[in-house]
Amino acid sequence: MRGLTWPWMWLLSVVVVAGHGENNGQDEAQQQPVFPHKHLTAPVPSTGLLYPRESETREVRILDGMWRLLISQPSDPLQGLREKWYEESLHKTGLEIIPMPVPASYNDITTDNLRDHVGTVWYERTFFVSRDWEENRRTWLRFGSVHYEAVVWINGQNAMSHSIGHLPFEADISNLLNFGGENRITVMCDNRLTNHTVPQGQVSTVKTDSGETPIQSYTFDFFNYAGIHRSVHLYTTPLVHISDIAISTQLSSDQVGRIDYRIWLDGSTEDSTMQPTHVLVQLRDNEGVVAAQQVNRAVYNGTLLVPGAKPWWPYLMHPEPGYLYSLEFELFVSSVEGDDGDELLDAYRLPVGIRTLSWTSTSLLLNGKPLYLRGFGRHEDSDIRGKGLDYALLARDFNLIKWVGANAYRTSHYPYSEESMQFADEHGIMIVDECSAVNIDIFEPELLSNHMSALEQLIHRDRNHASVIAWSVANEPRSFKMGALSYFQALVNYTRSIAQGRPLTAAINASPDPPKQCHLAALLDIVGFNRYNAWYQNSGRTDMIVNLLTEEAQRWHQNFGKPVILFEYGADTMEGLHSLPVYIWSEDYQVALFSQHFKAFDKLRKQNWFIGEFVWNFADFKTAQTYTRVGGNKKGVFTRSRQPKEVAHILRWRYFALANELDWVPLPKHLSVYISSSVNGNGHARTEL
Ligand code: BDP
Repeated sequence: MRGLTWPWMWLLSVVVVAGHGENNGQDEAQQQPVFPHKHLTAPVPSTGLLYPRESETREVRILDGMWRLLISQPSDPLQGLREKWYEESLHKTGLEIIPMPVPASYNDITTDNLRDHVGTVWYERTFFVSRDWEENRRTWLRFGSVHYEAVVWINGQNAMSHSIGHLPFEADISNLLNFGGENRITVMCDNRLTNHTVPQGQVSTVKTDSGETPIQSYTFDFFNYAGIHRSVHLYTTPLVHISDIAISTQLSSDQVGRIDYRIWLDGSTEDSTMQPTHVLVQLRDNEGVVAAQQVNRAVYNGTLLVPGAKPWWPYLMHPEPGYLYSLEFELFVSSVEGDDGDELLDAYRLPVGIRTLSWTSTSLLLNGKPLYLRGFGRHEDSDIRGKGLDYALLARDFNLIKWVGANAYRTSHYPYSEESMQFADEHGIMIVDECSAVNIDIFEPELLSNHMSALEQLIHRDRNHASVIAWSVANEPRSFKMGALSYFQALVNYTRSIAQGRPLTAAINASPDPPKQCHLAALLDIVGFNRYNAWYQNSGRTDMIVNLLTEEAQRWHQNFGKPVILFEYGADTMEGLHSLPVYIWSEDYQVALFSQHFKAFDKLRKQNWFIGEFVWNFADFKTAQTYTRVGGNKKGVFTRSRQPKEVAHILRWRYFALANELDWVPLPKHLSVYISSSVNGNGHARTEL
């Protein structure tokens, strides 16, 4: 439990009650039953979790690298807990230990069937902490993501546990460390998915030729990679420190930026002479010049006004997209006895983009301008490292996103790395931020409680990112089922109360009409749907796309009166496979299918409530083994090694044509290759109508 000295206790209560930034509504939500089952209340809000950043008062070390891994028997996943493997080094178990890189999924690293392992694995590594870290500071251990469930020990003592993958968690481990000596981290990671996990899955037992073994099944269409997927940070803070920050921004029509901020402090000090005096809040532009500042002596929330603010704009909507300020918080204390003036206790800098986000029943607007989103559904997925964070891949993916002229993507079907969210802020790529509820089916209270927690943690983690323009509460839930109505009423009601100024959406594949009408759409701010015309429906019929798609989009809008977006369309495509006339799985078919979708989108765009087109998928990705998948899902516009399929060039042409039409962006020079002077020059090439 985090301790607080009395002045901070008082100040924090003032902050909570008197905050005039966006009210995230957690207090109210906690008091209300949100599900017909009376015992179910909103999740306890997560605390802390600021991304670890160095400053003059904080040190950060990254514990990535080669760790050691022990694989538990699938038939006895809890053996290690019973036998207390965490008490000593794992090699004392006498079991095989293999090297395992962090961050990475463990599945594709070895040559045996660790890929399909079900149950627990144990990670371990050692590290030194210098004696300097013992005095006047706290040391935190933070995991960016361990999928799905993790229990962590330091030097044999339990430090923390967490479930739901793709989300960060941390603990103050100061009391568990040997300062000036060696320390051991042990992590038990469990990849099993059940009816109560987010996402859901089932573990059952099958009889193999060599006996019984558990197998994991799930209906979602991506491989359930597991392990320590993101960086492990060790970082220090002062004893009393800034533990959390929430901001919201607005831009007025006369370019005055407004930043409402709120900060939380945590910690205690035995030194009664240390009195907090004030927080200096300074906003610096990207050249370091102070654009606004405030000295906050009383309560730890406030408002900065920034005349002539440089707004945050998406890529290709402005010559300087992704403009970020640095919002600096400096916490000062003074010595009651001394008169040396105030002393800096803690400093934290948060990158901030200033923009207004709003929406109506027909549009989503950024800085007052209606958005047309053109982008992708994606996956965090690549060869060998699975879902492990990889900076080379991140940079390559963003280069491709920009090359193709996209301005947005959906984090299908789980929260992506914090590093990628920061990159999106910097590059002006808009994010529809999705939680890990994919294909949920059995709507009952324990799942609802975990689902709410998944959203709470996601929103807490990502609320300060300028790039986040919507929260997606689920992908393809079985939302036509009876139980879905009360489930989603509760879920959406809660999520709206913590939504931090963003609209709610979902990627729906139920129908807009009875008898299998979606129970979720009416509750959302933006209706998103997934539809595979000429692929799962009417395979091979590219002549059955335009009418079906436009009519369906129309029904979504007519029935629910919300802006509508197509979140998924596409076709599996084997790179290098060609066929004329076009035939499914060929590159030519993918091109033909996209082209017909473009026609439908252009018809829909004339009606002002259609706000975006997202391809499924950015790149090919791994799935569970099935006879419908050749090496995985091949609906990528890019291959898994991030090279373009033929359709990427066509999509690029479309996305830049849209940027040109909507925002006067000049077409890139080499959008098309030279053919002849009559085609490329001023000739009079005749084209078929
Ligand atoms: C959609 C799902 C997505 C799948 C896709 C497909 O939302 O996760 O990968 O279908 O089948 O229904 O390619």
